[in-house]
Amino acid sequence: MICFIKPLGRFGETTGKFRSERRGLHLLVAVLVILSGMARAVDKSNFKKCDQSGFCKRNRRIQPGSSPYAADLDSARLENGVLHLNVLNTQTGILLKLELYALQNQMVRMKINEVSPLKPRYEVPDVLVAEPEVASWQLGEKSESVLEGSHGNAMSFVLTAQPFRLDILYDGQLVTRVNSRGLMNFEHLRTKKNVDPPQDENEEEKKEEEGEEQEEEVADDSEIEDEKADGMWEETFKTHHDSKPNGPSAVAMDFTFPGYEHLYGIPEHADTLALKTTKSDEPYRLYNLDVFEYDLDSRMALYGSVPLMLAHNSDRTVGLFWLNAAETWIDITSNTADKSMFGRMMDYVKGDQEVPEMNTHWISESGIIDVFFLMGPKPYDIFSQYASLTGLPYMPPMFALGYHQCRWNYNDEEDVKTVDEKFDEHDIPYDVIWLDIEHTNGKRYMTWDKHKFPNPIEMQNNIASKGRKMVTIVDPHIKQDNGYHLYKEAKDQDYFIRNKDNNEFQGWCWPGSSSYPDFTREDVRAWWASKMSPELYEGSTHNLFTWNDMNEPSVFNGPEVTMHKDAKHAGGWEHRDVHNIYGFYVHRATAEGQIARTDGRERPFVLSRAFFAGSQRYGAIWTGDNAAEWSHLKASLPMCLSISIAGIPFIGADVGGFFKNPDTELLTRWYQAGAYQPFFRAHAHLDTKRREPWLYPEENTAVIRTAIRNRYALLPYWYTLFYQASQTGVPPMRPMWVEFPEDSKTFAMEDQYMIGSSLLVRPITDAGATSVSVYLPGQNTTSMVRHTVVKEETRWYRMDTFDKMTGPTQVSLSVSLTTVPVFQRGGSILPTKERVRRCSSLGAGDPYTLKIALDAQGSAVGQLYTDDGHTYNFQKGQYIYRQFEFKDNKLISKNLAPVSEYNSKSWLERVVIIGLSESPNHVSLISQGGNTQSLEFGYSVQRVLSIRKPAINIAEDFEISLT
Ligand code: NBV
Repeated sequence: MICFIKPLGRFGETTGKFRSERRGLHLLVAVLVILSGMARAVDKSNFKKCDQSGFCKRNRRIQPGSSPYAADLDSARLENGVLHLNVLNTQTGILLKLELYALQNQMVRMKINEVSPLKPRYEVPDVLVAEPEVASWQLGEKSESVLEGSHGNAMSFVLTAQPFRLDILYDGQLVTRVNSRGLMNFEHLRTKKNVDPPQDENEEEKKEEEGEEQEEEVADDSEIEDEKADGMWEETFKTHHDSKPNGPSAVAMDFTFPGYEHLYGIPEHADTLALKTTKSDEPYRLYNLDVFEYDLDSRMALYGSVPLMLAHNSDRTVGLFWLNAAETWIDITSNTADKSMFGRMMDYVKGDQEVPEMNTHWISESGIIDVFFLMGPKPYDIFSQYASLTGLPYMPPMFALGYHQCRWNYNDEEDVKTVDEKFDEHDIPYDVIWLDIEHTNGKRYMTWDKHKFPNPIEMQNNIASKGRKMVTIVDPHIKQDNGYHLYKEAKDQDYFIRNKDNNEFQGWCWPGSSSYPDFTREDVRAWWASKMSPELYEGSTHNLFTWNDMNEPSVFNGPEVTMHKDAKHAGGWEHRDVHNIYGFYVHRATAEGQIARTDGRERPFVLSRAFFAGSQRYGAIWTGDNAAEWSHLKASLPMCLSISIAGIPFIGADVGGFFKNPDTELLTRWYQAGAYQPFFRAHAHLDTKRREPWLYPEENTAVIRTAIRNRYALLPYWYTLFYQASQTGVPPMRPMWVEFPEDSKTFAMEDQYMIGSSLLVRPITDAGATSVSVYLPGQNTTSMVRHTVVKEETRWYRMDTFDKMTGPTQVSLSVSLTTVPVFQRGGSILPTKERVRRCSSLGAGDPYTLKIALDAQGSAVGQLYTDDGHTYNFQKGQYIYRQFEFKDNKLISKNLAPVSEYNSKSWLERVVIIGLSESPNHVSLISQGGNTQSLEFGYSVQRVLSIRKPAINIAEDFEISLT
């Protein structure tokens, strides 16, 4: 039984081949665990705390104060606009080189490395989409102790020599201080100290000549003991030994954001959206890990990592991107939040007006310091700056934005057929059915269990004949079996990661003993990608897409359920250096394979659990193994928001909760919430009861049906937002403060959020809720029509009742099981499709309905993007991008696409104008050729005008006027 195997890794701590004699014991323990109802909390002892991780402990011990680092201002020189200078560690005499770049697009980059490291240090490749374009510095004042420079009038810096400190300014305002607390630490590479003096005197002389004398000095016993205790040369965690052949190699720096009280980003954690201070807690950890039954409200590392942090206040948003793929810890303190009550009272008494600031301390195990400062000034600017570095999100195919039906597992072809048919029987749309690991022949990915799935092509064709798709799981651990083609080929071509002794790395995972392809290698990725073609992936078709799970990578018997850090990758890099980027490469290779299988014609769809900065280029991410608990439903919001603002917008959480059985109310509420998250998939653990939507009382099935149908109605809006994200980096799912950057009430909000700039969603995440409180912002909002910040009353309309509310206001709504609090912002136009179809592709040619919600001036604006929904032809201009604007009682549709060569069959079926103060006498349509025609309409007591059948093709210019 599969679920027994997973706990084995928790107990099987030995490296190497799984020991059969231990198997009995493991099974027994696992069975006991299961019989006892399964332990329902993460076993924290399996994962390191900072003080169990040598480099974190060494760096966290450094106290703020005077830094030993001194910048040598005499060495400063500008080369092609880049500032180069040396920084000396005055304690060790080790010389570092610092490079400071002013970049195009309002960014600054700082790189620090050793001048002459013993061996090269890892610099993360493949994340930056291009070498960022440099904008030259002009050096200004230089005294003995300070060097100043600026780029134009906006970005400037002040570099203080001793101790080294860098202040980065924008418009003369201090944005970030670097090493102002003196926590910088750059552990230079060194050779291990000997306990005994070298025997051979000649040898010693030779080393002296080579300048290695300071490294090879003889240490006394106590020094060696100290190093041991600090885990500098080796480290043991539980039964796992890390041989650390390169010794200490950590890099650390402090960054302070003066004037800020709110920080965000650095996913993935099951924590609040606004980051917490960590003074009396563990630092936030970034280390891609497979955490069994993760805890909420925790800074523990999860499956993915994006080392991007945003700081926001009502004037400005700034960002910090720490480009390092090794294990990383981040401490956060604040001068205001961390003050005791007494301290705050004293401030009040003394009248102290201390400027709030957030201090952060970044610590990575290896690599170099390579950090980008993004100057904003507004949230949208940060998204585009970050995307200019790590890439714009990819444009998903339309079906990927529909509803996905998954469970571990749909058992066989009959099961798949039944589930598929039941959706039709119950009139519930869905786009994709998923197969988990049990569909394979013994967990050999890209194979089929011949008994359960004898005719996979026929099965996929049946699904495809209804316009739907299928996804199969493909994990990166490869069963060690010479009869398995993937294993044999990879072994013959030496594609696997090696262990510290240079043998094939062997780990325990679902298939038993497994090896892991070295996805950091381009040739390995190309090989893997080639396997996505239907010729090489037997039983697959072009309608089959992929799910990459366990790509942290998960190694059941490895330290912290992952790979040993001293395992070896191509180029001699240790797993330590590349750990956080491994999953990104698996995702990338799979997506590239899907693109290649149609010679670049079709867009891919790959869901990945592990991720890193840049993963947005390859597909979707989900938040892993949550649980069927209300608290997990609630946590899915900040988790998705954090990942979304860290550049990865295609994100969702398992609807229903993966572990445990949701009760009917929870499942129903989860569907209502999930329908408003970018990636919308129901999923469940093998041990849970079946929970397809029709297995509940009809009342609940009906609510779920409505939730899914509402998702489909909004697909044109989601698709437009994903197109805009692929052009600008601005994510569809946004924290409130992204849309209302000046409203400090929104800064810590995470129970409600915006989809685009038009919809506000407040999912119900409490059992038995009878009312819900929603904040509707107003004033100082950016007028969507005039694109400027204006002080005006902001109107909000409930999507279900058209009730008008005026922000800023906190409203309490009474709710029933059918209520989903969603509000359309006054001033917006939503493109929708109201006809119910079995799946998105069947609605491709369906007509549109425009929903116009008027602002206080009676105006509104919105866009629609559409194309064929699945190919890359949009890159050749085959798409429609239109802007609809309602002003002075006229709705005008105009083309936004430079060339528009896509012929849509869709026409405009209806225009709904919400918040119109009185009924017009007449509504007429003026179409492209100048023809005028009267239109039918109705006006309701809710002040909603419904204009019927303008019947104009959506791609055409038109005008509808009300008189
Ligand atoms: O492949 C089985 C599961 C999968 O259903 C889930 O979504 C993944 O997050 N997988 C993890 C492995 C084991 C989970 C206990």
